[in-house]
Amino acid sequence: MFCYQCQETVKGIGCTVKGVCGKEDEIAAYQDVLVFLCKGLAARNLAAMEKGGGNPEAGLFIAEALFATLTNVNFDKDRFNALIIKAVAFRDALPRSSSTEPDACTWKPRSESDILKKAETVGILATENEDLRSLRSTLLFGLKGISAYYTHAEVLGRTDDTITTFIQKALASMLQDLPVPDMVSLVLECGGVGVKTLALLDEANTSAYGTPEITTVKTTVGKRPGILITGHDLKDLEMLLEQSKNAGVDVYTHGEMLPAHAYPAFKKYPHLIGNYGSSWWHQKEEFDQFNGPVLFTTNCLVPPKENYKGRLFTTGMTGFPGVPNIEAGPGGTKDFSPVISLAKTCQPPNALPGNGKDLTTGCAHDAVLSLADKVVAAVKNGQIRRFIVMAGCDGRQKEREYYTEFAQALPKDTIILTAGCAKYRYNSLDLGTIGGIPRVLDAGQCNDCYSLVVIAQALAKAFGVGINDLPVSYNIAWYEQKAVLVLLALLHLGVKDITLGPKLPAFISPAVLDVLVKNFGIRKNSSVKEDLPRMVPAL
Ligand code: SF4
Ligand code: SF3
Repeated sequence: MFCYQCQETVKGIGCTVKGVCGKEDEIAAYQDVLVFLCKGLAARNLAAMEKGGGNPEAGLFIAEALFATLTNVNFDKDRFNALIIKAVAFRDALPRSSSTEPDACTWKPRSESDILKKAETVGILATENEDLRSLRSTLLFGLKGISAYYTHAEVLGRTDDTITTFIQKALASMLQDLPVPDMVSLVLECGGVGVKTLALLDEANTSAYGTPEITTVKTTVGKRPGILITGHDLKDLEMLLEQSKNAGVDVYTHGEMLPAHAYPAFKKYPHLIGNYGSSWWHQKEEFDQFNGPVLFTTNCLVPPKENYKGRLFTTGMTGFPGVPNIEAGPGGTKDFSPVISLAKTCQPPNALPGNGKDLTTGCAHDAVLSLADKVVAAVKNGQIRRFIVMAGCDGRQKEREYYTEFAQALPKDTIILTAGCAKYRYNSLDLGTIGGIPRVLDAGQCNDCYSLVVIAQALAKAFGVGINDLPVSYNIAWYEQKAVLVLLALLHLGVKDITLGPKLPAFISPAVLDVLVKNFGIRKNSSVKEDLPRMVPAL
Protein backbone atom coordinates (compact mmCIF):
# COMPACT_ATOMS: atom_id res chain seq x y z
CA MET A 1 0.00 0.00 0.00
CA PHE A 2 0.92 3.62 -0.32
CA CYS A 3 -1.38 6.22 1.19
CA TYR A 4 -0.51 9.80 2.10
CA GLN A 5 -3.92 11.40 2.04
CA CYS A 6 -4.11 12.54 5.65
CA GLN A 7 -1.98 14.62 7.98
CA GLU A 8 -1.03 11.70 10.23
CA THR A 9 0.65 9.70 7.47
CA VAL A 10 3.80 7.85 8.62
CA LYS A 11 6.82 10.14 9.01
CA GLY A 12 5.02 12.79 6.97
CA ILE A 13 5.78 10.68 3.87
CA GLY A 14 3.28 7.85 3.44
CA CYS A 15 1.76 4.76 5.06
CA THR A 16 3.23 1.68 3.41
CA VAL A 17 2.57 -1.23 5.78
CA LYS A 18 -0.58 -0.24 7.64
CA GLY A 19 -2.25 3.13 8.09
CA VAL A 20 -1.82 5.11 11.30
CA CYS A 21 -5.63 5.32 10.97
CA GLY A 22 -5.82 1.52 11.18
CA LYS A 23 -6.37 0.94 7.44
CA GLU A 24 -4.93 -2.45 6.48
CA ASP A 25 -2.93 -3.04 3.34
CA GLU A 26 -5.82 -5.07 1.89
CA ILE A 27 -8.40 -2.30 2.39
CA ALA A 28 -5.99 0.21 0.84
CA ALA A 29 -5.81 -2.11 -2.21
CA TYR A 30 -9.59 -2.28 -2.52
CA GLN A 31 -9.82 1.50 -2.20
CA ASP A 32 -7.16 2.07 -4.87
CA VAL A 33 -8.91 -0.27 -7.28
CA LEU A 34 -12.28 1.35 -6.58
CA VAL A 35 -10.86 4.81 -7.34
CA PHE A 36 -9.23 3.41 -10.51
CA LEU A 37 -12.57 1.97 -11.67
CA CYS A 38 -14.36 5.23 -10.88
CA LYS A 39 -11.95 7.00 -13.23
CA GLY A 40 -12.87 4.55 -16.01
CA LEU A 41 -16.57 4.85 -15.26
CA ALA A 42 -16.29 8.65 -15.27
CA ALA A 43 -14.46 8.69 -18.60
CA ARG A 44 -17.00 6.42 -20.26
CA ASN A 45 -19.99 8.21 -18.80
CA LEU A 46 -18.69 11.62 -19.88
CA ALA A 47 -18.14 10.34 -23.42
CA ALA A 48 -21.70 8.99 -23.46
CA MET A 49 -23.05 12.28 -22.05
CA GLU A 50 -21.37 14.21 -24.86
CA LYS A 51 -23.41 12.12 -27.28
CA GLY A 52 -26.63 12.84 -25.40
CA GLY A 53 -26.57 9.59 -23.39
CA GLY A 54 -24.87 8.58 -20.16
CA ASN A 55 -26.23 7.37 -16.88
CA PRO A 56 -27.41 10.23 -14.64
CA GLU A 57 -27.02 7.99 -11.58
CA ALA A 58 -23.33 7.39 -12.15
CA GLY A 59 -22.32 10.77 -10.73
CA LEU A 60 -23.89 10.13 -7.32
CA PHE A 61 -22.51 6.60 -7.25
CA ILE A 62 -18.99 7.93 -7.87
CA ALA A 63 -19.43 10.56 -5.14
CA GLU A 64 -20.49 7.88 -2.66
CA ALA A 65 -17.63 5.60 -3.67
CA LEU A 66 -15.04 8.38 -3.22
CA PHE A 67 -16.61 9.30 0.11
CA ALA A 68 -16.13 5.70 1.28
CA THR A 69 -12.37 6.01 0.63
CA LEU A 70 -11.95 9.17 2.73
CA THR A 71 -9.88 8.78 5.92
CA ASN A 72 -11.67 6.98 8.77
CA VAL A 73 -14.90 6.30 6.89
CA ASN A 74 -14.95 2.65 5.88
CA PHE A 75 -12.74 -0.31 6.80
CA ASP A 76 -15.04 -3.08 5.52
CA LYS A 77 -13.71 -5.18 2.64
CA ASP A 78 -17.12 -6.61 1.77
CA ARG A 79 -18.54 -3.12 1.34
CA PHE A 80 -15.65 -2.14 -0.96
CA ASN A 81 -16.07 -5.35 -2.91
CA ALA A 82 -19.75 -4.51 -3.45
CA LEU A 83 -18.78 -1.00 -4.60
CA ILE A 84 -16.22 -2.44 -7.04
CA ILE A 85 -18.83 -4.79 -8.51
CA LYS A 86 -21.27 -1.90 -8.83
CA ALA A 87 -18.67 0.36 -10.49
CA VAL A 88 -17.97 -2.31 -13.12
CA ALA A 89 -21.71 -2.86 -13.67
CA PHE A 90 -22.36 0.88 -14.12
CA ARG A 91 -19.41 1.19 -16.50
CA ASP A 92 -20.13 -1.90 -18.58
CA ALA A 93 -23.74 -0.88 -19.11
CA LEU A 94 -22.44 2.20 -20.95
CA PRO A 95 -21.31 2.05 -24.57
CA ARG A 96 -17.56 1.87 -25.27
CA SER A 97 -16.32 5.32 -26.24
CA SER A 98 -13.64 4.07 -28.64
CA SER A 99 -11.64 0.99 -29.47
CA THR A 100 -8.66 2.44 -27.63
CA GLU A 101 -10.14 3.12 -24.22
CA PRO A 102 -7.73 3.21 -21.27
CA ASP A 103 -7.38 0.17 -19.03
CA ALA A 104 -9.64 1.72 -16.35
CA CYS A 105 -12.50 1.61 -18.87
CA THR A 106 -12.13 -2.07 -19.68
CA TRP A 107 -10.41 -3.99 -16.87
CA LYS A 108 -12.56 -6.05 -14.53
CA PRO A 109 -11.63 -8.27 -11.60
CA ARG A 110 -12.52 -11.95 -11.61
CA SER A 111 -11.29 -12.74 -8.12
CA GLU A 112 -9.99 -11.18 -4.95
CA SER A 113 -6.42 -11.85 -6.03
CA ASP A 114 -7.11 -9.90 -9.25
CA ILE A 115 -8.00 -6.88 -7.10
CA LEU A 116 -4.91 -7.19 -4.94
CA LYS A 117 -2.65 -7.60 -7.99
CA LYS A 118 -4.21 -4.68 -9.82
CA ALA A 119 -3.76 -2.44 -6.80
CA GLU A 120 0.02 -2.81 -7.18
CA THR A 121 -0.07 -0.80 -10.39
CA VAL A 122 -2.97 1.66 -10.09
CA GLY A 123 -2.44 3.45 -6.76
CA ILE A 124 -0.93 6.87 -6.09
CA LEU A 125 2.59 5.78 -7.06
CA ALA A 126 1.42 4.78 -10.55
CA THR A 127 2.09 8.42 -11.48
CA GLU A 128 5.88 8.56 -11.57
CA ASN A 129 6.47 12.27 -12.02
CA GLU A 130 6.50 13.80 -8.53
CA ASP A 131 4.79 17.07 -9.46
CA LEU A 132 2.13 15.45 -11.58
CA ARG A 133 1.51 12.96 -8.74
CA SER A 134 1.23 15.88 -6.34
CA LEU A 135 -1.31 17.70 -8.52
CA ARG A 136 -3.34 14.56 -9.19
CA SER A 137 -3.38 13.71 -5.49
CA THR A 138 -4.44 17.23 -4.48
CA LEU A 139 -7.23 17.03 -7.03
CA LEU A 140 -8.32 13.54 -5.95
CA PHE A 141 -8.35 14.46 -2.25
CA GLY A 142 -10.29 17.66 -3.00
CA LEU A 143 -12.79 15.52 -4.94
CA LYS A 144 -13.16 13.23 -1.92
CA GLY A 145 -14.10 16.30 0.14
CA ILE A 146 -16.63 17.44 -2.47
CA SER A 147 -18.03 13.91 -2.59
CA ALA A 148 -18.59 13.73 1.17
CA TYR A 149 -20.39 17.07 1.32
CA TYR A 150 -22.36 16.39 -1.86
CA THR A 151 -23.60 13.08 -0.43
CA HIS A 152 -24.91 14.84 2.70
CA ALA A 153 -26.71 17.43 0.56
CA GLU A 154 -28.16 14.76 -1.71
CA VAL A 155 -29.87 12.88 1.12
CA LEU A 156 -31.68 16.13 1.88
CA GLY A 157 -32.88 16.33 -1.72
CA ARG A 158 -30.35 18.90 -2.96
CA THR A 159 -28.49 17.90 -6.12
CA ASP A 160 -26.49 19.73 -8.76
CA ASP A 161 -25.39 17.98 -11.94
CA THR A 162 -22.62 20.50 -12.53
CA ILE A 163 -20.95 19.22 -9.36
CA THR A 164 -21.12 15.52 -10.26
CA THR A 165 -20.05 16.34 -13.82
CA PHE A 166 -16.99 18.14 -12.49
CA ILE A 167 -16.13 15.17 -10.26
CA GLN A 168 -16.23 12.95 -13.35
CA LYS A 169 -14.29 15.39 -15.52
CA ALA A 170 -11.56 15.69 -12.91
CA LEU A 171 -11.34 11.93 -12.35
CA ALA A 172 -11.22 11.24 -16.10
CA SER A 173 -8.41 13.81 -16.46
CA MET A 174 -6.20 11.52 -14.40
CA LEU A 175 -6.28 8.96 -17.22
CA GLN A 176 -4.79 11.50 -19.63
CA ASP A 177 -1.38 13.12 -19.85
CA LEU A 178 -2.57 16.63 -19.17
CA PRO A 179 0.04 19.40 -19.22
CA VAL A 180 0.89 20.82 -15.78
CA PRO A 181 -0.91 24.20 -16.30
CA ASP A 182 -4.12 22.31 -17.15
CA MET A 183 -3.74 20.22 -14.01
CA VAL A 184 -3.19 23.36 -11.93
CA SER A 185 -6.34 24.93 -13.31
CA LEU A 186 -8.34 21.78 -12.52
CA VAL A 187 -7.08 21.92 -8.93
CA LEU A 188 -8.17 25.56 -8.64
CA GLU A 189 -11.50 24.76 -10.31
CA CYS A 190 -11.95 22.04 -7.69
CA GLY A 191 -11.87 24.82 -5.07
CA GLY A 192 -14.59 26.69 -6.97
CA VAL A 193 -16.78 23.60 -7.19
CA GLY A 194 -16.03 23.10 -3.50
CA VAL A 195 -17.52 26.52 -2.68
CA LYS A 196 -20.61 25.56 -4.69
CA THR A 197 -20.90 22.24 -2.85
CA LEU A 198 -20.50 23.87 0.56
CA ALA A 199 -23.21 26.39 -0.37
CA LEU A 200 -25.48 23.55 -1.54
CA LEU A 201 -25.04 21.72 1.76
CA ASP A 202 -25.58 24.92 3.74
CA GLU A 203 -28.82 25.49 1.88
CA ALA A 204 -29.86 21.84 2.33
CA ASN A 205 -29.21 21.91 6.09
CA THR A 206 -30.78 25.31 6.77
CA SER A 207 -33.87 24.76 4.65
CA ALA A 208 -34.50 21.40 6.31
CA TYR A 209 -33.64 22.31 9.90
CA GLY A 210 -33.76 26.11 10.13
CA THR A 211 -31.10 28.74 10.63
CA PRO A 212 -28.60 27.89 13.39
CA GLU A 213 -28.92 30.07 16.48
CA ILE A 214 -26.16 30.81 18.97
CA THR A 215 -26.74 28.01 21.46
CA THR A 216 -25.33 26.76 24.74
CA VAL A 217 -24.87 23.00 24.88
CA LYS A 218 -24.67 20.99 28.11
CA THR A 219 -21.90 18.44 28.57
CA THR A 220 -23.24 16.85 31.75
CA VAL A 221 -24.85 13.40 31.70
CA GLY A 222 -28.42 12.41 32.45
CA LYS A 223 -29.80 9.47 34.43
CA ARG A 224 -31.36 7.58 31.51
CA PRO A 225 -29.55 5.31 29.06
CA GLY A 226 -28.13 7.21 26.11
CA ILE A 227 -27.46 6.95 22.38
CA LEU A 228 -24.40 8.75 21.07
CA ILE A 229 -24.47 10.00 17.48
CA THR A 230 -21.36 11.21 15.70
CA GLY A 231 -20.35 12.33 12.21
CA HIS A 232 -21.84 15.01 10.00
CA ASP A 233 -25.17 13.73 8.65
CA LEU A 234 -28.11 15.75 10.03
CA LYS A 235 -30.75 13.64 8.28
CA ASP A 236 -29.59 10.61 10.24
CA LEU A 237 -29.86 12.63 13.44
CA GLU A 238 -33.38 13.72 12.55
CA MET A 239 -34.52 10.14 11.95
CA LEU A 240 -32.88 8.91 15.14
CA LEU A 241 -34.48 11.68 17.24
CA GLU A 242 -37.92 11.08 15.78
CA GLN A 243 -37.76 7.32 16.27
CA SER A 244 -36.39 7.52 19.83
CA LYS A 245 -38.53 10.36 21.19
CA ASN A 246 -40.77 8.15 23.34
CA ALA A 247 -38.27 5.41 24.08
CA GLY A 248 -37.13 6.58 27.51
CA VAL A 249 -33.57 7.19 26.31
CA ASP A 250 -31.49 10.32 25.82
CA VAL A 251 -29.53 11.27 22.71
CA TYR A 252 -26.10 12.91 22.92
CA THR A 253 -23.93 14.30 20.15
CA HIS A 254 -20.23 13.56 19.77
CA GLY A 255 -17.48 15.22 17.74
CA GLU A 256 -18.75 16.89 14.59
CA MET A 257 -22.43 16.41 15.53
CA LEU A 258 -22.17 19.05 18.30
CA PRO A 259 -23.37 21.96 16.06
CA ALA A 260 -26.67 20.13 15.44
CA HIS A 261 -27.89 21.55 18.78
CA ALA A 262 -28.06 25.00 17.15
CA TYR A 263 -30.72 24.07 14.55
CA PRO A 264 -34.28 25.02 15.58
CA ALA A 265 -35.67 21.73 14.24
CA PHE A 266 -33.60 19.69 16.70
CA LYS A 267 -34.37 21.90 19.69
CA LYS A 268 -37.90 20.55 19.76
CA TYR A 269 -36.59 17.17 20.94
CA PRO A 270 -36.08 17.42 24.71
CA HIS A 271 -34.29 14.06 24.75
CA LEU A 272 -31.40 15.55 22.70
CA ILE A 273 -29.77 16.52 25.96
CA GLY A 274 -26.19 17.46 25.27
CA ASN A 275 -22.75 16.71 23.89
CA TYR A 276 -20.63 13.87 25.24
CA GLY A 277 -16.86 13.86 24.89
CA SER A 278 -14.81 15.77 22.41
CA SER A 279 -13.18 15.27 19.02
CA TRP A 280 -12.93 12.00 17.09
CA TRP A 281 -9.59 10.69 18.32
CA HIS A 282 -10.72 10.50 21.95
CA GLN A 283 -13.36 7.92 21.05
CA LYS A 284 -11.57 4.87 22.44
CA GLU A 285 -11.76 6.25 25.98
CA GLU A 286 -15.04 8.12 25.61
CA PHE A 287 -17.11 5.37 23.98
CA ASP A 288 -15.96 2.95 26.64
CA GLN A 289 -17.40 5.30 29.30
CA PHE A 290 -20.59 6.06 27.41
CA ASN A 291 -22.10 2.61 28.12
CA GLY A 292 -24.75 2.91 25.38
CA PRO A 293 -24.85 2.48 21.59
CA VAL A 294 -22.89 4.78 19.27
CA LEU A 295 -24.06 5.59 15.76
CA PHE A 296 -21.50 6.66 13.14
CA THR A 297 -22.91 8.73 10.29
CA THR A 298 -19.56 9.68 8.67
CA ASN A 299 -15.92 10.00 9.57
CA CYS A 300 -14.10 9.79 11.82
CA LEU A 301 -14.30 6.10 12.79
CA VAL A 302 -11.34 4.67 14.66
CA PRO A 303 -11.02 0.84 14.67
CA PRO A 304 -12.93 0.00 17.86
CA LYS A 305 -11.78 -1.74 21.00
CA GLU A 306 -13.59 -5.00 21.81
CA ASN A 307 -15.12 -3.57 25.00
CA TYR A 308 -17.44 -1.27 23.06
CA LYS A 309 -17.40 -2.70 19.52
CA GLY A 310 -20.66 -4.58 20.25
CA ARG A 311 -22.38 -1.23 20.84
CA LEU A 312 -21.37 0.41 17.55
CA PHE A 313 -23.54 0.94 14.49
CA THR A 314 -22.62 2.53 11.18
CA THR A 315 -24.80 4.04 8.49
CA GLY A 316 -24.32 5.76 5.14
CA MET A 317 -20.86 5.20 3.67
CA THR A 318 -19.24 4.32 7.00
CA GLY A 319 -18.38 0.74 7.76
CA PHE A 320 -16.32 -1.61 9.88
CA PRO A 321 -16.25 -5.42 9.73
CA GLY A 322 -18.54 -6.98 12.33
CA VAL A 323 -20.31 -3.67 13.07
CA PRO A 324 -23.94 -3.58 11.84
CA ASN A 325 -24.61 -1.06 9.07
CA ILE A 326 -28.07 0.48 8.97
CA GLU A 327 -29.02 0.88 5.33
CA ALA A 328 -31.52 3.28 3.84
CA GLY A 329 -34.85 1.79 2.79
CA PRO A 330 -37.41 3.20 0.38
CA GLY A 331 -37.37 7.00 0.24
CA GLY A 332 -34.11 7.08 2.20
CA THR A 333 -35.77 6.11 5.50
CA LYS A 334 -33.66 4.21 8.00
CA ASP A 335 -34.80 1.96 10.79
CA PHE A 336 -32.79 2.78 13.90
CA SER A 337 -34.80 0.43 16.14
CA PRO A 338 -31.79 -1.91 16.76
CA VAL A 339 -29.89 1.13 18.14
CA ILE A 340 -32.82 2.19 20.33
CA SER A 341 -33.53 -1.35 21.60
CA LEU A 342 -29.90 -1.81 22.58
CA ALA A 343 -29.87 1.56 24.36
CA LYS A 344 -32.76 0.49 26.58
CA THR A 345 -30.67 -2.38 27.95
CA CYS A 346 -27.62 -0.21 28.73
CA GLN A 347 -26.48 1.73 31.77
CA PRO A 348 -26.58 5.55 31.60
CA PRO A 349 -23.32 7.20 30.52
CA ASN A 350 -20.56 7.83 33.06
CA ALA A 351 -19.58 11.47 33.48
CA LEU A 352 -16.24 12.16 31.80
CA PRO A 353 -13.50 13.72 33.88
CA GLY A 354 -13.07 17.37 32.96
CA ASN A 355 -16.43 17.57 31.19
CA GLY A 356 -19.40 19.48 32.48
CA LYS A 357 -18.68 22.94 31.10
CA ASP A 358 -21.24 24.37 28.69
CA LEU A 359 -20.13 24.76 25.06
CA THR A 360 -21.32 27.46 22.65
CA THR A 361 -22.07 26.72 19.01
CA GLY A 362 -24.35 27.90 16.19
CA CYS A 363 -22.38 31.04 15.28
CA ALA A 364 -23.11 30.46 11.60
CA HIS A 365 -23.53 33.23 9.03
CA ASP A 366 -27.05 34.41 9.84
CA ALA A 367 -26.49 34.35 13.60
CA VAL A 368 -23.24 36.31 13.33
CA LEU A 369 -24.55 38.68 10.68
CA SER A 370 -27.47 39.53 12.92
CA LEU A 371 -24.75 40.93 15.20
CA ALA A 372 -23.00 42.62 12.26
CA ASP A 373 -23.66 46.18 13.45
CA LYS A 374 -22.28 45.32 16.87
CA VAL A 375 -19.24 43.59 15.33
CA VAL A 376 -18.47 46.42 12.90
CA ALA A 377 -18.82 48.99 15.70
CA ALA A 378 -16.54 46.95 17.96
CA VAL A 379 -13.88 46.82 15.23
CA LYS A 380 -14.19 50.53 14.52
CA ASN A 381 -13.91 51.55 18.18
CA GLY A 382 -10.95 49.21 18.73
CA GLN A 383 -12.69 46.70 21.03
CA ILE A 384 -11.96 43.99 18.46
CA ARG A 385 -8.45 44.15 17.03
CA ARG A 386 -8.47 41.06 14.89
CA PHE A 387 -10.29 37.86 13.93
CA ILE A 388 -8.34 34.62 13.67
CA VAL A 389 -9.86 31.83 11.60
CA MET A 390 -8.82 28.64 13.39
CA ALA A 391 -11.09 26.24 11.53
CA GLY A 392 -10.32 22.68 10.48
CA CYS A 393 -9.66 19.32 12.04
CA ASP A 394 -8.33 17.94 15.28
CA GLY A 395 -5.91 15.03 15.45
CA ARG A 396 -3.94 12.84 17.79
CA GLN A 397 -0.50 14.29 17.55
CA LYS A 398 1.12 16.10 20.42
CA GLU A 399 2.11 19.06 18.26
CA ARG A 400 -1.60 20.00 18.09
CA GLU A 401 -1.27 21.37 21.62
CA TYR A 402 0.00 24.37 19.66
CA TYR A 403 -3.64 25.27 18.87
CA THR A 404 -4.68 25.33 22.54
CA GLU A 405 -1.62 27.38 23.41
CA PHE A 406 -2.23 29.73 20.50
CA ALA A 407 -5.87 30.29 21.55
CA GLN A 408 -4.77 30.95 25.13
CA ALA A 409 -2.03 33.35 24.06
CA LEU A 410 -4.26 35.47 21.83
CA PRO A 411 -4.79 39.02 23.17
CA LYS A 412 -8.21 39.59 24.72
CA ASP A 413 -9.26 41.94 21.93
CA THR A 414 -9.22 39.14 19.33
CA ILE A 415 -11.96 36.75 18.25
CA ILE A 416 -11.54 33.18 17.04
CA LEU A 417 -13.73 32.13 14.12
CA THR A 418 -13.90 28.35 13.92
CA ALA A 419 -15.67 25.39 12.31
CA GLY A 420 -14.84 21.68 12.25
CA CYS A 421 -13.48 19.53 15.03
CA ALA A 422 -10.37 21.71 15.51
CA LYS A 423 -12.46 23.71 18.01
CA TYR A 424 -12.20 21.02 20.67
CA ARG A 425 -8.65 22.25 21.30
CA TYR A 426 -10.01 25.48 22.81
CA ASN A 427 -13.82 25.54 23.00
CA SER A 428 -13.93 24.71 26.69
CA LEU A 429 -11.36 27.35 27.69
CA ASP A 430 -12.74 30.41 29.43
CA LEU A 431 -11.85 32.93 26.75
CA GLY A 432 -14.68 35.29 27.65
CA THR A 433 -16.62 37.75 25.51
CA ILE A 434 -16.11 41.17 23.93
CA GLY A 435 -19.12 43.41 24.47
CA GLY A 436 -21.33 40.33 24.67
CA ILE A 437 -19.80 38.67 21.59
CA PRO A 438 -18.22 35.28 22.49
CA ARG A 439 -14.46 35.20 21.79
CA VAL A 440 -14.83 31.79 20.17
CA LEU A 441 -17.44 31.93 17.40
CA ASP A 442 -18.11 28.34 16.37
CA ALA A 443 -19.90 28.30 13.00
CA GLY A 444 -20.43 24.52 13.14
CA GLN A 445 -19.09 21.50 11.26
CA CYS A 446 -16.14 21.63 8.88
CA ASN A 447 -18.57 22.26 5.99
CA ASP A 448 -19.73 25.36 7.87
CA CYS A 449 -16.40 26.96 6.95
CA TYR A 450 -18.71 28.22 4.23
CA SER A 451 -20.35 30.35 6.92
CA LEU A 452 -16.98 31.86 7.82
CA VAL A 453 -16.52 32.87 4.18
CA VAL A 454 -19.98 34.47 4.08
CA ILE A 455 -19.15 36.35 7.29
CA ALA A 456 -15.78 37.52 5.88
CA GLN A 457 -17.42 38.65 2.64
CA ALA A 458 -20.10 40.58 4.57
CA LEU A 459 -17.44 42.25 6.74
CA ALA A 460 -15.42 43.15 3.64
CA LYS A 461 -18.53 44.79 2.20
CA ALA A 462 -19.30 46.63 5.45
CA PHE A 463 -15.76 48.04 5.59
CA GLY A 464 -15.55 48.63 1.83
CA VAL A 465 -12.31 46.64 1.51
CA GLY A 466 -11.12 43.45 -0.19
CA ILE A 467 -11.25 40.12 1.67
CA ASN A 468 -7.47 40.20 2.25
CA ASP A 469 -7.58 43.72 3.68
CA LEU A 470 -9.81 42.73 6.57
CA PRO A 471 -8.34 42.40 10.06
CA VAL A 472 -8.48 38.60 9.67
CA SER A 473 -5.67 36.01 9.89
CA TYR A 474 -5.97 32.33 8.98
CA ASN A 475 -4.42 29.64 11.18
CA ILE A 476 -5.97 26.45 9.80
CA ALA A 477 -5.49 22.92 11.13
CA TRP A 478 -6.02 20.01 8.77
CA TYR A 479 -6.26 16.25 9.05
CA GLU A 480 -8.35 14.65 6.32
CA GLN A 481 -9.53 15.34 2.77
CA LYS A 482 -12.53 17.51 3.57
CA ALA A 483 -10.05 19.99 5.00
CA VAL A 484 -8.09 19.77 1.73
CA LEU A 485 -11.26 20.80 -0.09
CA VAL A 486 -11.94 23.64 2.35
CA LEU A 487 -8.39 24.90 1.77
CA LEU A 488 -8.87 24.78 -2.03
CA ALA A 489 -12.19 26.61 -1.58
CA LEU A 490 -10.46 29.39 0.39
CA LEU A 491 -7.79 29.70 -2.31
CA HIS A 492 -10.47 29.89 -4.97
CA LEU A 493 -12.03 32.81 -3.07
CA GLY A 494 -8.68 34.58 -3.21
CA VAL A 495 -7.79 34.25 0.49
CA LYS A 496 -4.06 34.83 0.92
CA ASP A 497 -1.45 34.17 3.61
CA ILE A 498 -3.04 31.09 5.14
CA THR A 499 -0.99 29.39 7.84
CA LEU A 500 -1.50 25.63 7.72
CA GLY A 501 -0.52 23.01 10.28
CA PRO A 502 0.45 21.05 12.16
CA LYS A 503 2.30 19.76 9.07
CA LEU A 504 2.10 20.56 5.39
CA PRO A 505 0.47 17.80 3.32
CA ALA A 506 2.88 15.02 2.33
CA PHE A 507 1.32 15.06 -1.14
CA ILE A 508 2.47 18.61 -1.87
CA SER A 509 5.75 18.37 -3.81
CA PRO A 510 8.39 21.10 -3.41
CA ALA A 511 7.52 22.56 -6.83
CA VAL A 512 3.78 22.63 -6.10
CA LEU A 513 4.50 24.19 -2.70
CA ASP A 514 6.53 26.84 -4.45
CA VAL A 515 3.48 27.73 -6.59
CA LEU A 516 1.28 27.87 -3.47
CA VAL A 517 3.77 30.09 -1.65
CA LYS A 518 4.30 32.46 -4.58
CA ASN A 519 0.63 32.82 -5.51
CA PHE A 520 -1.12 32.47 -2.19
CA GLY A 521 1.44 33.05 0.56
CA ILE A 522 0.70 29.69 2.20
CA ARG A 523 3.07 28.69 5.00
CA LYS A 524 3.41 26.04 7.66
CA ASN A 525 2.70 27.01 11.25
CA SER A 526 5.72 27.40 13.47
CA SER A 527 5.64 28.16 17.22
CA VAL A 528 3.11 30.29 19.08
CA LYS A 529 5.93 32.72 19.83
CA GLU A 530 6.71 33.21 16.15
CA ASP A 531 3.21 32.96 14.69
CA LEU A 532 1.32 35.16 17.11
CA PRO A 533 3.01 38.51 16.34
CA ARG A 534 2.74 37.77 12.62
CA MET A 535 -0.98 37.01 12.81
CA VAL A 536 -1.86 39.65 15.38
CA PRO A 537 0.29 42.69 14.60
CA ALA A 538 1.07 44.97 17.52
CA LEU A 539 -1.15 48.02 17.94
FE1 SF4 B 1 -2.11 6.65 6.45
FE2 SF4 B 1 -3.82 8.66 6.62
FE3 SF4 B 1 -3.87 7.01 4.54
FE4 SF4 B 1 -4.69 6.20 6.96
S1 SF4 B 1 -5.65 7.77 5.64
S2 SF4 B 1 -3.41 5.06 5.54
S3 SF4 B 1 -3.22 7.28 8.28
S4 SF4 B 1 -2.25 8.43 5.09
FE1 SF3 C 1 -13.08 16.42 12.10
FE2 SF3 C 1 -12.81 14.02 11.12
FE3 SF3 C 1 -11.85 16.87 9.90
FE4 SF3 C 1 -15.25 17.53 9.97
S1 SF3 C 1 -14.49 14.79 12.15
S2 SF3 C 1 -13.41 18.14 10.70
S3 SF3 C 1 -11.24 15.43 11.32
